[in-house]
Amino acid sequence: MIKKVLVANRGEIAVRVMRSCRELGIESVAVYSEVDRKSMHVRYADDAVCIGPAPSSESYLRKDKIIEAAKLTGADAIHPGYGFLSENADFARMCEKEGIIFIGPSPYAIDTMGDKITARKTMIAAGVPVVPGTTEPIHDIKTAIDVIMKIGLPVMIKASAGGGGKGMRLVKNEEDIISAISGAKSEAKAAFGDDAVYIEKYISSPHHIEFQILGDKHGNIVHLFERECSVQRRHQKVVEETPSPIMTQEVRMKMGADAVAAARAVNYYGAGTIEFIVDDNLNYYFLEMNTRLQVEHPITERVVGVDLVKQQINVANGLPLAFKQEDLKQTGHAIEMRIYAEDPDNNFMPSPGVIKHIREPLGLGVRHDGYVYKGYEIPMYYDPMISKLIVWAETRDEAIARMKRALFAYKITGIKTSIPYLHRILEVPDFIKGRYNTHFIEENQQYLKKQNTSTERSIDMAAIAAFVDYITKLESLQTEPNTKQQLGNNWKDFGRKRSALRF
Ligand code: MV4
Repeated sequence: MIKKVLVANRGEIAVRVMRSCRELGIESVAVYSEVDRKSMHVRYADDAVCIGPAPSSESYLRKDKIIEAAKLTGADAIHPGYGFLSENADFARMCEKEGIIFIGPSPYAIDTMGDKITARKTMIAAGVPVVPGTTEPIHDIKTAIDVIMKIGLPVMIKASAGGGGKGMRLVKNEEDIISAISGAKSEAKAAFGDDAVYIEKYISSPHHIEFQILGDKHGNIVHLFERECSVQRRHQKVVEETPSPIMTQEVRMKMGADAVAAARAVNYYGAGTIEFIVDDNLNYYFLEMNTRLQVEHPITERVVGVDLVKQQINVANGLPLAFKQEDLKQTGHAIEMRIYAEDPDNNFMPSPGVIKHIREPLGLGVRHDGYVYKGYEIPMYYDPMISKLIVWAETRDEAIARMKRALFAYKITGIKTSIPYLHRILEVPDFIKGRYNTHFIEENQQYLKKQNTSTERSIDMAAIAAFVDYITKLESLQTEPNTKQQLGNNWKDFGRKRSALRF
């Protein structure tokens, strides 16, 4: 049985994994780069090893150093989190060769699903619906044009080694076919060292709906229902919710069965996600499988009542799943919003820096998965996501109200964050109605650009008032050192009175 887990990751997900380890009585080991010495995941862990300089290529992606750290600390398993080495079959193989348990799927499943052309073929053989298109790499333009004329324009050219939107081209006109294919091929070659591309019919206004699945090493596979992830900006998810507002019970059961069939086709064990694109008539098509724990896993945990990290560890230990499909159900509604250290009003420019003050939201139905603290400096080397706010309530409307309340209570100073932008999303009529697809962000720019509402103005005014108060205090402390106690937080009264007047 696993006694000590090395977490080959950083930030919020490293802390998230260690929390479940602690509940299971398992020790945790952090690995960290030189700029992450003071990161929360290092403080939380029972043991920690520095694995190199800041760039991930010299630290979090160094398979050899991570395995060396596991041996040094006596860790018997490695959890890769998401990103970094989480979908690297070679790393999974190296771990097993060194006698370390890789907490994740088999290298075979990672490889098969990592190559999108092989994944499509495997899904067709398993009877899972895929987007109409090719099942072999495109070798010559003539065959490509024949195929495209058969399926009809518009089409998408996708890199077989890609995924998540990398190396993708949309072709609307016949005259653009040749340049799109050669462009996609050279982009794929440069990005992945593999220029294989395939063609799919373009689905014009799709929803992105994914199914969480969980399998054990005894051939049991269940799904834990769907997550609606259509609110995306440049292939980055911004909001996720479950249940999906567009789903029917009938389609949910069919998609769930297909998700399980997809996983079964690669003898999947561990946690994984089947991504589908879904049109307005609820026709759905397999897009790709993510062979890792995902960022948005907490909404599933909350609505289904399962700790996914704990299940990953149990499966890695060889235990059978403790529940069957019929034991699982969805209760209530959960929404996750990702908080980024970015300035939404300056083209989402990353905003690294020192956290001067942080107050995290609390209260009924609120979960906050983060890692930054007062005085912590966010490094510029990694993903700017600093935390995830997850709320749960009986109904979708109540969950939205609860998310607004949680965002209201979330205060961070020292850096810019996406919090104001997230507030705006919750005011968009189509979001409130649950009527949105993957074009939501581009179609609702009028609501999402910098607002001049009384709420946003009073937040600015409160910050100015606090600053004036701070300077005033500093000055009086210099002239009259004993007046500190009398000063109080008089700026707050100022802020309250002014907002009552709705300035
Ligand atoms: C598509 C598509 C339309 N038709 N494939 C983008 C990310 C990658 N996982 C696949 N993506 C898409 N593939 C066909 N045949 C539209 C998208 C797409 C998209 C998908 C999910 C969520 C957001 C998206 C935003 C733009 C395009």
